[in-house]
Amino acid sequence: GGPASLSRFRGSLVAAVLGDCVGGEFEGAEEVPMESVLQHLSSLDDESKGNGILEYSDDTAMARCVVQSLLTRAGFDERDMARRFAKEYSASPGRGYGSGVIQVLKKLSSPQLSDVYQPARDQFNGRGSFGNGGAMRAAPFALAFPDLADVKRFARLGAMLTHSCSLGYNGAVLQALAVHLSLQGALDLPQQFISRLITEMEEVEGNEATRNDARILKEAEKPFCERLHRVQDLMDRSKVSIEEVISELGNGIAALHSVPTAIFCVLHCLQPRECLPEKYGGLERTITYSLALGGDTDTIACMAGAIAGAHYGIEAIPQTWIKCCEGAEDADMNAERLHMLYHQSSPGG
Ligand code: F2R
Ligand code: MG
Ligand code: MG
Repeated sequence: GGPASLSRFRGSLVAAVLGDCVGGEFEGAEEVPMESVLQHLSSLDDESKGNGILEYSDDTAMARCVVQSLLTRAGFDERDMARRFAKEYSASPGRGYGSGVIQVLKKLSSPQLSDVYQPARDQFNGRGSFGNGGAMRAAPFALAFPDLADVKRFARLGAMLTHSCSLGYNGAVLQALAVHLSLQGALDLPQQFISRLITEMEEVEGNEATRNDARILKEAEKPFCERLHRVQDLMDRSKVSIEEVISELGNGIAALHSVPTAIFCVLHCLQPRECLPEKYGGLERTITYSLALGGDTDTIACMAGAIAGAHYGIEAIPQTWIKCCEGAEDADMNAERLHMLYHQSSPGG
């Protein structure tokens, strides 16, 4: 489909759920042989399986809250979103949440709470979380708001409900930007795509809060920009090993060690790769490659899935995968509603 077509919305939201569901199998594993990934994925083609056997985790649980809040309020409402996060956690606490964010979710359920951003600010002795929990649920912001400034602003505010460290919320902004650009067809020109992300993040990271957090955590002055330059360098190499990707970009639970990695997975898999089955299309390659990196596989595959799905569209996703993943069909229906909201807000829409 063309820019911002329904197929791209459906592809993005559904592939994010798939990445989470199929990635759960390997989350936390240090080494994941490609053979094991391919075996896991081919088991999804087994006709006797299906009907949501692979459960979604916190990544999808929180993204669903973001989607429901954006749709119900027809825009961003921090109190409504916070209430949904807290309610979802209390209904299903066993979805594999980060050990720190649980404290925030419990505090958000208090009816006495006046400032919904305060529990996140109190995390980690006032430094805030730099985990990827804000980024893993950022894609819906790109699917709700056509305007780039809105995408950046609301992805940041939505993440700050749980992640007040700039290395957490700026990861969410980067993820939302990547989905926004992919939705416009920007991945047709990969070099321009990455350059555009760097330009945008130069502006996003050009402030005192980012400089302070980066100094305390001993990172580069603009941590995400620096990582995106590394992505650019890896793109220029004729061969890149999985070990090099992990050592240059990371595969961990911090937003800095996973959002640029997810972006690289998408870019690297735009073309066929020797290590991946020839019969696979780009979307399948992206999810497979994300899992083979090991580490935070559900989240990296979820974020890469959201970006890749916005590029390839729903037609690129195998039906057998959709049938196996809890929440994938719901995501498909919600994508249609987000598509309507997005186009209602478009100039002249
Ligand atoms: N939590 C997991 N996986 C671990 C095991 C789950 C397992 N399946 C099970 O059920 O036992 N996955 C999910 O968590 C990640 C998102 O985490 P989020 O929402 O960012 O949480 P949190 O707690 O804020 O941060 C995660 C960890 O990062 C470290 N950290 C963050 N900020 C820090 C700071 N300022 N100083 C020091 N450490 C900091 C802490 O270790 C946090 O616990 C996703 O992978 C999702 O899938
Ligand atoms: Mg998870
Ligand atoms: Mg994870």
